[in-house]
Amino acid sequence: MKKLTISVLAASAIASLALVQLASAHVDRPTVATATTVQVKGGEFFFKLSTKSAATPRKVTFVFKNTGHILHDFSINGKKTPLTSPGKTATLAVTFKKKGKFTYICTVPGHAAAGMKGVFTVR
Ligand SMILES: [Cu+2]
Repeated sequence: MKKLTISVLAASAIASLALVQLASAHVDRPTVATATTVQVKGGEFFFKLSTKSAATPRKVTFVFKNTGHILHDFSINGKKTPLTSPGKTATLAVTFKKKGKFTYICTVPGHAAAGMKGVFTVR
């Protein structure tokens, strides 16, 4: 009887270990280990980034502040912030899984051509 109790205990211990493992498998881990925040200031007609490169793989959060006097946005790697009012801030999280040079622009017509563009390097 004692032996049976022990093996039941052991079985339930193993079961709870398995549950713990299942539970942790469902935790939403970030897809990359490191994250970087880049401060972006944009106005007529420029962008200024606190850093223009990051190491891969990495999630980069661009914190775009419109320091100009008209609406702007910040677009990179197929993603963009909403149109952002003067004085306002918008954040854009982008996960870079490959090395390369990524052009960023303001998508308001004419703004990139006027200077609101640049290259962010993932090395
Ligand atoms: Cu713009």
